[in-house]
Amino acid sequence: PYRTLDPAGIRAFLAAQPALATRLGGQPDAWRVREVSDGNLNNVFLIDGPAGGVCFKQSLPHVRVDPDWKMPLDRTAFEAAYLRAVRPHVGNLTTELLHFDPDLFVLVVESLNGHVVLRHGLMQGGDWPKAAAAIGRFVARATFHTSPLALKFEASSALLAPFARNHTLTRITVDLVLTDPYHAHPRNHWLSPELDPIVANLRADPAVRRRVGQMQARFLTCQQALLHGDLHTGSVMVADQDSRVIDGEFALPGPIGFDCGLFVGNLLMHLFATPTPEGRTRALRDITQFWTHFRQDFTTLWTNAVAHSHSGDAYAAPLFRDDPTSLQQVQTQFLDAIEADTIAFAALEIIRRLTGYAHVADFDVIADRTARAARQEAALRLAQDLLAHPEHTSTVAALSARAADRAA
Ligand code: SR1
Ligand code: MG
Repeated sequence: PYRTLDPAGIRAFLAAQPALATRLGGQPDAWRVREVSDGNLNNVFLIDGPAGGVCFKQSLPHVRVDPDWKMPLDRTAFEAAYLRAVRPHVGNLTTELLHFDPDLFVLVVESLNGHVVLRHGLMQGGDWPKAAAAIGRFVARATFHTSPLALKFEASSALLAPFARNHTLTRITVDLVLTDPYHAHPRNHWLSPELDPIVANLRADPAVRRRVGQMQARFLTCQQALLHGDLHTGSVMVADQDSRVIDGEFALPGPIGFDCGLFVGNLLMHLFATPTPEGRTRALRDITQFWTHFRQDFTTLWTNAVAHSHSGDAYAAPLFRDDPTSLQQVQTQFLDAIEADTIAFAALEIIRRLTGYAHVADFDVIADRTARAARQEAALRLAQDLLAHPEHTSTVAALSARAADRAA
C-alpha cells in the first residue's frame, strides 16, 4: 500500500531492488540520501553510493507546497510512461528510467552529475550556449515521432490515448495556465500593487478574452503529438556539454506549440528579469537557437520520413514523396501554425507566472521593488499585446525583436 517514504524508507526501498542496489554499490547504510525537492508537486531525493547515484521521486497525496490541496497520486505513472514513450527518440536529451513502483508511485531515474536546473543557473548569470538548441531538438524529436506525421493512425492513437487520461495535471494546466489569471480567482496573486491596473486592463480586454478562449480550445482539441506539458526552464537540467529535459508528469496529447511556448515564455521572463545587457543578449540568443533548431529538426525529420516512405498517415508518403514542392508548402503551413501557437502560449505562460498561482523565481533577484514591478509590467504589457494583436507578431524572430526593445 502507498506510504510516503522518508530517508530510511527510501534506503530500504532501494536496497530491495537488486539492480538499483548494484548501481549504488556498497552497503545501504553508507548511501547518502539528500532531499532536493524543488518543484511544486513531489518529493525528490538524490541517493549516492560508492558505485553511482540515482534520483528518487515520489508523488504525494497533495501538492507538495500546499498540503491542503489534495491530489491523486498517478502523476509519476504518467512521467514513467512519458519517459518510455520519448526516450527511444530523444536519447540523452532526457534521463533514463530505472524503475517505477505503481503502488508507492515511486519513479527512479539516473542521477545527473554536475548539472544544475537551467532556471537557477540563468538567474546566477550562468551561460549554456548549446542548451536551447538541445531543447529545440528534444521537442522536435519527441513530438514528431509521437505524431501521425511519423506513425500510422492506429499506432499514434494507441500511444496518445493513455495520456489523454492525465486528468489531474491537465486540470491544473487548464485552470492555472489557461483560465484563472483571466478572472478573479482566490488562487491568483501578485507581489506589487503597481500591477493592479495592468491586471484589471488585461482582464477587461475583449480581444485578449477571445484569444485566450481560442488557445483553450486549441489546447484541448488539437492533439498533434505527445507533449511534455510543463516545459519551463525548471524542467531542464544543464551541464557544460549536456542538457536534459526532466519532469514529464504533465504529459498529454496536445498542440506542439504548447511545449514550445512554455519554453519561449520562460526565456522571455528571464530576458525581462535579468539585470545585465549580456544576460539579455544571451536570453535572445537562446530564444532564436531554440526556435531555429526546433523548426529545422522537425522539418528534416519529416522530409526524411516521407522520402524513405516510413512516415505516418498524415501527409502520407504516397501523396508527397514525388512532389517536394507541395511537401515544402504543407510543411511551411504546419510549422507556421505551430509558431503562432508558440507565441500565444508564451504570452499565456508569462501572464500566469506573474499574476496566477505558481510564480517563477527569475524576478526575485531584483531587489528594488519599484524596478521589479516595472520589469514585470513590461513583460505583462508585451504578453497582452501578443494576445490582443496576434497579427502584429507572427514570427518568433519578430517576437524577439519586440521583446528586446521592451526589455532594454
Ligand atoms: C499546483 S502545480 C503548479 C505548477 O507547478 C508545475 O510545475 C506546473 O507548472 C503547474 O502549473
Ligand atoms: Mg515540474
